[in-house]
Amino acid sequence: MARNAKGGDAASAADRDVELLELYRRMLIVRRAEERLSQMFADGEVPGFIHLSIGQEAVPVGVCAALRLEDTLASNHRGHGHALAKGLDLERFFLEVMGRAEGVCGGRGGSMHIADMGVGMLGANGIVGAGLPIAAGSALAHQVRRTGGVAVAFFGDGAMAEGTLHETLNLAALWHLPMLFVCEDNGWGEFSPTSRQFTGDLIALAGAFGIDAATVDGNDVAAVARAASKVVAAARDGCPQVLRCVTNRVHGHYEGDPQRYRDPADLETLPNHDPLRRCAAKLGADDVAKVTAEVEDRIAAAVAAARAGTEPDIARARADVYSPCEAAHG
Ligand SMILES: Cc1ncc(C[n+]2csc(CCOP(=O)(O)OP(=O)(O)O)c2C)c(N)n1
Ligand SMILES: [Mg+2]
Repeated sequence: MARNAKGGDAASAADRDVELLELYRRMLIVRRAEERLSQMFADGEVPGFIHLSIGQEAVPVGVCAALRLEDTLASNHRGHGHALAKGLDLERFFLEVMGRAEGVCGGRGGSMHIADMGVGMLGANGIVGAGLPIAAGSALAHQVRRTGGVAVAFFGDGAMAEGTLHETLNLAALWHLPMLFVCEDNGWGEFSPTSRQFTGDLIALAGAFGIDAATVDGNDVAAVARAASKVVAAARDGCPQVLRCVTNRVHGHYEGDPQRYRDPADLETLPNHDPLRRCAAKLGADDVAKVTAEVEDRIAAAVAAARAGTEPDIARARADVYSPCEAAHG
């Protein structure tokens, strides 16, 4: 952290504000992008099915602040924040989610299968727990190729009962993989509280495999970023880590979910925990207004570009499914 003649404390306090403002800016990009998607989905502009991470932005933004470009991450069905926080281009993000040919996956991935190897985003995934072994494979690749990289698996608390988590914890510990397990613990798996799906405890489960595990307030972006910088460094050294981030799912399981199964009193308290509100309260109003205007302009431009994108050619529907090995086999 930079110091100046005015004294270390003053300089580091100023730097901390800049860092927090940058974290706020990144969270706001995810928030405003998803708010636009929510509207456009309701208007029939977004094909398929979308799951929004509104209320959870501090987790991907805080964790990805500790990552390098060459680090990799595997996501789940609620993956917009993971993709954008890892650095996926905003315009190509909207083009993809809207199914356009210029999207980062040619419009064939959409919301639930968006991926961009160029920024280490290995893909969203509709199968609960499936990202975990994918991240382990990527961590093994980092280890074998000596890239110095770390692989992160973002998963929900709904994946705690999946065998893939238990098996991946074992392999990560056994092979000393440079891997970080990030649980976005929002208390829900689809329409049931997680307590009705899993009787264990993630921290104790990790301990059973000899893996260090910590819990952090997943609505406090600075706390997540601080915790992430510690656990990412340890994972990079071949000590796999678990970070459980306690947060809230605001928009329901899928977009349009009326959440009738939730206690209305509980829903009313959600704004008090909003990670953006909490972060903004620590920043200057002028800074927040400036960043908000800048982000809103960027979102508007990305949406306009995505609306102007072209429909994919049906002839390319199966392109890139298999590697091009025909020539090799003659
Ligand atoms: C293997 C598997 N089982 C069940 C489902 C259906 N399903 C989709 S999302 C979900 C719950 C996911 O909860 P969680 O992992 O906590 O993520 P959240 O939606 O809370 O972000 C379930 C059961 C699925 N997609 N894959
Ligand atoms: Mg959940």
